[in-house]
Amino acid sequence: MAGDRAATNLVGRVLAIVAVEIWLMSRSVVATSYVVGGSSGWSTPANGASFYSSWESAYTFHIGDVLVFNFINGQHSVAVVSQSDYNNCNTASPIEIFNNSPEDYTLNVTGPIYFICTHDSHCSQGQKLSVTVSGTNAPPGTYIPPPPPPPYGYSGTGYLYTSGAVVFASMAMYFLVM
Ligand SMILES: [Cu+2]
Repeated sequence: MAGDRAATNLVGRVLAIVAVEIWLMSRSVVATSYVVGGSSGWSTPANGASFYSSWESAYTFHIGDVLVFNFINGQHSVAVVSQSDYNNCNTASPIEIFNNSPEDYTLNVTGPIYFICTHDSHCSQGQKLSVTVSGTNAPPGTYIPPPPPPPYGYSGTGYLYTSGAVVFASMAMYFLVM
């Protein structure tokens, strides 16, 4: 029936749009929050700067991810500094400084970023963190498989096949247009 075919196509198109939107959301909305230093938070580490460098090395950071600095107000700060100020623990010229815990710092620039505490000699005692931010949640060229279509009640295989074909044809066209 022509009417059934039209209705099937309409449903297929709607499903295709939903599938593409879910796929886009899965790519772009996935931002992760990282609590800097874990349960130790942002403080003067007992074992020096290796504490934060080893914490950092366990993760891969991407644009949009958030670093959560938990610290005691008045005892520590979160300062974004240049690489040389990071290396030399120069607290005199921070690019940005945050004094209220928790500081939720969104990573919005690719490349390395450097944080130190400006209080006393905390930086030279190891309260310093550098992370490298990647551009996207996947390396360029990575194939991200589309999520499986959501289940729905109708169990007719012909209907499923048609809708699936429309979904994948639409996704293929989408990729071609991109
Ligand atoms: Cu400090």
